Amino acid sequence: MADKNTFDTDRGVGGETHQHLPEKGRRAAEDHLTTNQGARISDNQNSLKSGDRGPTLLEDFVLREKIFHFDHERIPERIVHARGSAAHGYFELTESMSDVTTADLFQRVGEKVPVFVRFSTVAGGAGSVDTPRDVRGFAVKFYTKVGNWDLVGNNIPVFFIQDAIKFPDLIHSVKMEADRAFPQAGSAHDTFWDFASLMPESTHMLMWAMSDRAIPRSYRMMQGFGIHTFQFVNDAGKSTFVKFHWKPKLGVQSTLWDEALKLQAADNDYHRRDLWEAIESGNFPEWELGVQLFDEDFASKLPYDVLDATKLIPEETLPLKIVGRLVLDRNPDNFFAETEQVAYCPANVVPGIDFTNDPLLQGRLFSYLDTQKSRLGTANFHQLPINAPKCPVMNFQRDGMMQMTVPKGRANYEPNSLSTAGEDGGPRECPITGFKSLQQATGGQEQGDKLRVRAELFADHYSQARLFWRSQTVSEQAHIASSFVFELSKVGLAHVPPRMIGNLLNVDETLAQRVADGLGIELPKINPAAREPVNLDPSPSLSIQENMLNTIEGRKIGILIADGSDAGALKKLKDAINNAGATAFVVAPKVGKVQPSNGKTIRADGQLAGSPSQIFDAVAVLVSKEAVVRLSRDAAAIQWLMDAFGHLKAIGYSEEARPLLERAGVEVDAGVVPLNGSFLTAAAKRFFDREPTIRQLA
Ligand code: HDE
Repeated sequence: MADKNTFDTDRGVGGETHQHLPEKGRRAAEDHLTTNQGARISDNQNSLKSGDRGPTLLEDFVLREKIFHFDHERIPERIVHARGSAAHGYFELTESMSDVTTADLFQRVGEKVPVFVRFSTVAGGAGSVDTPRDVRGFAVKFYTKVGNWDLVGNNIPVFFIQDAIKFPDLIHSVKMEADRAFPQAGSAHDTFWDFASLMPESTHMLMWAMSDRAIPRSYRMMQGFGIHTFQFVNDAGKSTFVKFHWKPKLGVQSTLWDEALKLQAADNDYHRRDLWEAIESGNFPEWELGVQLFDEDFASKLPYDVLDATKLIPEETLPLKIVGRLVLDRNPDNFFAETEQVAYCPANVVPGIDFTNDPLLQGRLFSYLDTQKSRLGTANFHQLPINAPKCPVMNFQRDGMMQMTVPKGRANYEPNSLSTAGEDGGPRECPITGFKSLQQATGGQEQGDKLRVRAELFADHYSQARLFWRSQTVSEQAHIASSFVFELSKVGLAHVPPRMIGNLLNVDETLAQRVADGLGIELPKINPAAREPVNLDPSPSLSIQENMLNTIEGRKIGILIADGSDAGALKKLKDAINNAGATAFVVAPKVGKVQPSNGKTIRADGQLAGSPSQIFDAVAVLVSKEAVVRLSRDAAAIQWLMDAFGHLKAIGYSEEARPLLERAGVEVDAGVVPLNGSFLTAAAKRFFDREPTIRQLA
């Protein structure tokens, strides 16, 4: 039965220890607070002292153990992708791929495989903000019946470098500078652009990084890419090249740069919160898995090398085949145990999936396992619940720090003949179902001499950068040119921007000219290209704006109200928003108390100054004449509208609100509509046509 020092949580800080609690005041065994050794704790409020004002005693093992554990709660953060958010879910196969791969998860239509997906920024530390200009990680762990497969990708289909040997240089250059430890989470600084301008192979990726792809609206509204070419292997041992794509059900949506900057002040956790809230509210984020399948023959005819991670194959050249869907339906129970301790590794594949000789991929196959040991401290990190496969794991590996299983028997080596002696000899290899690496050379590579070289087509650094540029809308091109200007304007080394622009001249002369003009410097001479770029056909699928979905599903709409707002109109608007699958968020000057026209007091979702319009996809102003007078003298209200307008959002307004709009400089255009009109149709869009009237872009 419970011991005499039963703990009573209702006692509060500084209470006395109850020596003789009545039976009913005692707790069930599992409710007891204990030390890590299982000893019940009588007092979690006071350390053990010699007298009530005396020194704390060293023998207080409860205090020491608690502080000791706390002191070691942090583990080294990831060297890249340190800031991330994750969720559980499933992958469901919608089209069998048994003709091209034996991978178990791609066999049976309708079958679901559990997954854990982690999204991340790359450059910033674990505590940095969610919305810098940066690439986003998109890492998926599939817990298949035959082992874990990790598809560790990004939201951009190409990468900065071609060879793994350059990765430490790239990352050192982009992270905070070595001596001053700033800037945090941003590429707009000397060392990054010094390096990038010396690496022509990074130009294609830079075009993406300077585009709106690098400032996503939400993790739910990003594409994902495996980037490298992988191989599928079928029953007959035949290989098919494959590139993996994730397509968000809600479409791709980005923010504007000014909006992203302001979001850093409005909500550091903008993406983390968005993912969490969507899942909590049952709006489960969803993606389709698309594959591009091709063979050696197809690859050999392309004007670029499929082993080069700075190149993509446009969907117009090779359409995607949609084969499954990914749904995230459960938030983690514990951030540290799951999101922080999850260990992805591109080398985690299952039979039916194989690598190629992409030299970037090959380096990654080493790096991830290696980094996990340093981050998680032991070679047994695969035993952590979030990393453990959901199928049997049997081998003769033993011991190591933090061994969490208790292997039985004498057999810890193989071959052994212990079974013959009546003992359990343990598992054996299986040449039929076990993983076999493809034997034949792939991607045209042949066994050769040991060389530190790159294949010939890798030297084409600009054709696809030009392809990307030419596939963008006028507005997207202006964003790219302006991003180059913004980033390079932060570079203090005077020789770096001209060198970068000298590279851009190989992409497009007008782009280079616009960047030079934006910086107010002379157009430099072109840097000779290692290989003359060629004109590839534009690929409209690479544009965000060309492919935007006309929907408010999954979006958040802010409604500004104040005392006297029309209660009926508010209800109607909220219902319409919710019915369309979006979220209505009511903002008011005082969060706890608003009195709409019906006199009933309601609570708003957010206070005006703490809920700037950056956090919404579209806004509505539903305020009375009297409230407009007060709000016209409130900078938060004026800024709210000014920013919504500046960020090209739809603004719905009640007739009474017009003077407030005028005060904020909001001019009526296709996106500024009366609330009783077509506000929800407008709310599905961003009004890029408005931009040239309000912002000087490069
Ligand atoms: Fe990574 N990368 N990477 N990377 N990467 C890591 O592994 C590395 C690359 C990517 O949510 C690290 O566990 C090298 C490309 C994601 O936990 C590390 C190279 C792509 C994540 C590492 C690359 C990625 C990482 C740091 C060049 C897109 C976060 C912590 C050869 C296809 C996974 C860790 C998560 C994380 C190394 C290039 C995606 C150090 C050496 C290309 C999404 O091992």
